[in-house]
Amino acid sequence: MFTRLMLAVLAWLLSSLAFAVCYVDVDAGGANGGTSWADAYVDLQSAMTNADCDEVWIAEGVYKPVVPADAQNVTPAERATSFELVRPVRLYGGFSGDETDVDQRDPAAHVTVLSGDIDDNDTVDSRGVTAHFSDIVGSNTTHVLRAVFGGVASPAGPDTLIDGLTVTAGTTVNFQPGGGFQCYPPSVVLFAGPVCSFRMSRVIFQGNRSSDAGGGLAVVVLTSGVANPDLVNVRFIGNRAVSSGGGLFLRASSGSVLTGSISRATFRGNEAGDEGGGLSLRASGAFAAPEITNTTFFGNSTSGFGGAIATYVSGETGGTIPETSGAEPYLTNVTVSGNHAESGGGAISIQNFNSETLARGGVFNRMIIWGNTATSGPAGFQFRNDPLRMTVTNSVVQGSCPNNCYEAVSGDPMLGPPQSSPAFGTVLLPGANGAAVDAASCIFANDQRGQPRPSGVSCDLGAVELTPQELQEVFKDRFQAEG
Ligand SMILES: [Ca+2]
Ligand SMILES: [Ca+2]
Repeated sequence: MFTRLMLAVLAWLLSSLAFAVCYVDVDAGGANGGTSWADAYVDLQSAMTNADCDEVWIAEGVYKPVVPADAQNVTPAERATSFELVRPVRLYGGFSGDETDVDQRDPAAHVTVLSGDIDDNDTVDSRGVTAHFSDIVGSNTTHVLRAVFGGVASPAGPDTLIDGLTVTAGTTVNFQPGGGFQCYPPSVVLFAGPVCSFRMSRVIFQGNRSSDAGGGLAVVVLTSGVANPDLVNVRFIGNRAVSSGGGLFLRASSGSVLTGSISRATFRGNEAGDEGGGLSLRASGAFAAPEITNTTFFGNSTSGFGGAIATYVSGETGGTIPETSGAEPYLTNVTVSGNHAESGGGAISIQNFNSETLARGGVFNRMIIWGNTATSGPAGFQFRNDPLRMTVTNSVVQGSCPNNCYEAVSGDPMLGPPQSSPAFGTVLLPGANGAAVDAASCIFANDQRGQPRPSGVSCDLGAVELTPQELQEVFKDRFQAEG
């Protein structure tokens, strides 16, 4: 009797866990109802709008938010059309179109592209991706993907997952942030709770542009908003912002709190006009403290400050900054190399606008900051209007290490050339004889490539851990050269 009751409870639990999967395949020729691969929706928005679709499986191919009536004469309304997140949903790309389990898909082999090239004239690669912002031509959509607020629950809260998609060719106009994806709740939010706390993994933002900030992705919270996004293995490649954050823009203001986690990410070849070629983090009378781990910044640039990263903290209207406020990133095991800034901070620029002594400026731990350049000002760390409460520990920093450096590692990390993989993005291996190898105790169990840490006697600085095989090959090469 007891066993039968238990089974009944278990069955009920399982049924309550069941969720509706809807299918989207641009090549489908069936009933267009989303109920199976054969009868899949051909249009992604239909599934995103349908409240019965908890999970949306999207087959490989290129999806655009609108087909203009006349591609030669795109209207403002058509340009303003995005894929709209109107409710919590889980979006999965990377299917060939016959899978029965999400774990069977392969986003690198079956690329699912969300593209803003609605007038169909960008220079694209064989997958339909606008590989670089300079390949954008004509009148593309302003945001490829956009969270639309106004309901009872956030469309971009923790129940929203975006996984295995490539987002490309968005081009904002009218000073809107977020060319690829914009999460920007209105200042008067109609509901409580975390408004931009979505989860995202294996998403590539490539070849997007913003006339404001955040060429790839913008998360902006105002007026007591809460943002806690979780980004795993997300890549920002070849995006541009006219102002700040070529790849990613994170901003909190007016008593809001932005935390969140970015791990195993790549920022490569992004550009910003004002500051933060890869990433811009801003806090105005608020607290912005994302955690960034096992991540590589390579080849990003800016005409202003902070080739890879720029942070900026200010009081609300030039007033004081509370002790709990700041633009305070927590970076651990991050490699910053090959970035350039015209006005200083080839790697990282930190600005304390009001020179408030209590403002927090960040924690940088087990970093490699090497081989960055600046036309004027420092090539590595730049401080504008210091002092800030910040620390740099267990890191190898080319040029002068700023104040509050502890256990600095000296010497050249001897970074190798960039290596890219569909699995993990771009990395730069530390040289086996360089300063970064085995230079610190371990914090994480894995590196950006997913390789276990440590190999050898201890953990390597930066985003990647040399494997035992890589250490051995270097040793073998050296032995042969010497022999
Ligand atoms: Ca176009
Ligand atoms: Ca090691």
